Amino acid sequence: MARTLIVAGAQTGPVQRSDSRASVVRRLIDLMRQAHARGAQVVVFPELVLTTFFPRYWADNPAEMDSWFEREMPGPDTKPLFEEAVRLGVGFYLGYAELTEDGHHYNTSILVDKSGKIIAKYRKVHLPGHLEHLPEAPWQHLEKRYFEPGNLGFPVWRAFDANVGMCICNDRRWPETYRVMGLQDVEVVMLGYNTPTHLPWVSGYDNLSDFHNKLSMQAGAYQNSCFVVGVAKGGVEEGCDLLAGSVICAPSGEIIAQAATNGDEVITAALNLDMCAINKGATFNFGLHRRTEHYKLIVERTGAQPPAA
Ligand code: CDT
Repeated sequence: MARTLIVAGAQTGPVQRSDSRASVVRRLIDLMRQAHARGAQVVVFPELVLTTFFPRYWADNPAEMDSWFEREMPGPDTKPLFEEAVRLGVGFYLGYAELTEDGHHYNTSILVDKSGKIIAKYRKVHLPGHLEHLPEAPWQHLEKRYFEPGNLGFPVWRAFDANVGMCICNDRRWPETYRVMGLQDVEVVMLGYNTPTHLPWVSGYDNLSDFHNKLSMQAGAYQNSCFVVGVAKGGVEEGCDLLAGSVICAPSGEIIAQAATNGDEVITAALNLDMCAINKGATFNFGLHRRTEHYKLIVERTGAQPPAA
């Protein structure tokens, strides 16, 4: 009997500055119901989905941004989502801004099981953007200013009868993200993203945002013999166009489900988890083929250095 996990990606359209968390949660509940109606056992929501993408705004004092963060999870606004998950018997991945009791700020995702229990937490490691104010730019990307790099690494959990890992947005562009999880035998990587289709300070690749999105996730899936479920908050949010293009990638590297719109939309796939074993036992049998004695630079050196003249 094949091991099958039915997964949904619940892409959302934009969340404007004036949208309340309660109204966003109502949208998420609607998407969760659609996913459940299609048989989904677990639903993946986007990064920082409860609010507009607030790192686009400058604040002289970062503490002014604390109102965008969640101090408890679930809190009063998010509790209905947990309750609906329990009622339907589905799990979910949720991205949100976390403010800890001792004052740390993280870009976080959680995995919640069908009983509404938080079974896993991930804090974004690769924080993109800049620290300084760019007053000439139409918007900022201040993740480096408002968040600390995650301190939990890239764990893999046994959940939904599969080996499940999480990452967030920019993490998906880094092969290290998938490989660290691949080395823990990951079978499903879940991730949410907010990706502007135009980066004012380096616009040379704007026309390739969709290609680079898929390229990264398909390569991560293929090279680590796992499924990747990548879910966008897309559409025009406060004047900034966010890439949609949510996809589910198979261990073959192929896309097996893809969003057709840039709004609220559910995609689903029945993951045959046994597919992961094909290349975990062949081309990407790490134990047999990896040559770690030649990989030392990867952990010893951060920035690239050219060869000596
Ligand atoms: N949210 C996030 O990580 N977005 C980045 C794009 C911005 S880079 C300044 C991404 O990699 O999609």
